[in-house]
Amino acid sequence: MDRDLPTFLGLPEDDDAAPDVVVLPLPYELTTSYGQGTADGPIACLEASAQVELHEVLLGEDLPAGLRFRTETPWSSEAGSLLEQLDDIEAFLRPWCGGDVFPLSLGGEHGILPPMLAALRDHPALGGDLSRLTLVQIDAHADLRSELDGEPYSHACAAARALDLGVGRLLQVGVRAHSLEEQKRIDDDERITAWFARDVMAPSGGEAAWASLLDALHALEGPVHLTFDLDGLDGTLVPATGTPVPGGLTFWHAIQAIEGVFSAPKATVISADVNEIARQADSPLTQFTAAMLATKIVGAHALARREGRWSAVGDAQQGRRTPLPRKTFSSMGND
Ligand SMILES: [Mn+2]
Repeated sequence: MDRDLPTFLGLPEDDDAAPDVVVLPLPYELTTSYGQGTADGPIACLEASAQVELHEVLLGEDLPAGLRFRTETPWSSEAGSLLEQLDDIEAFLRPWCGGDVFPLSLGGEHGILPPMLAALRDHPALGGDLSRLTLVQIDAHADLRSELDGEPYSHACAAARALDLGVGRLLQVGVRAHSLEEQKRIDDDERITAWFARDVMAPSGGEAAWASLLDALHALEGPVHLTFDLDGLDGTLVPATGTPVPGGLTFWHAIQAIEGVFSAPKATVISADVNEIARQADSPLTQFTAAMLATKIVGAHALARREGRWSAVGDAQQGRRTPLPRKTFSSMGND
């Protein structure tokens, strides 16, 4: 492992010991439509993480709080086509989706979501069946387009492709920039529940809508993947992300949402990602904000372990099935 690379939170790591939490940098950027710079985002986030306070109030102690962290060498691929790159991402993540380690991916554009879910399919909590999974997506965009500029695997289609893969339920938070096609998909697909920013952030009535969302998170059941697109936050907090949008979540809304998902008594967050991270040049604000969210995710995971909401994953291994034969991304199109 290349130890010139920054480690998560700047903590020393023991490469020989099996980790409890693995941080997976995915500097993937093929289809970003507006801004650029997500390829450098994960490293910028890791560098900024060294400045994050280790004290986690949820735990009453400092991270790593008895857990072993590993920061993997960033994913890279020489593959020429987009679909082959998605296959490479899936292969990179799959070894960390066995249920004993908590994988936290740092992206990279949101196009990493479909291979991330494909890698999770054989997780013991899912047993080859993605319909058991709830996807919680914090995002300014619905990412439900059938294609963007002719590309079905664009970041703007990530949630649509997740549903194509068979995800059982999709809960979206903070959406405020979406098309009529996407609105219709939200209205018509029973698997989708969208909590729009104009409702949960409304100056009048927003507080009640936000409380309803927290109730919905508390009621989640079964395995969950949390995908946090940085642009779900208000654009002032993450000006360097690919498509910053005004009117998004405040930092504390984001913290409540993360803590809410991880504390749902009948749910287990089996993996998570923070994506669309880009390095801000004039200030560390964007990458530091991403690092704060990543740290909160790990802290909330540590609390879930402590409170017994992680061992449930191990129990599910009893029902483990033989992995089903599956298609690669590159076999699904003529990329
Ligand atoms: Mn997105």
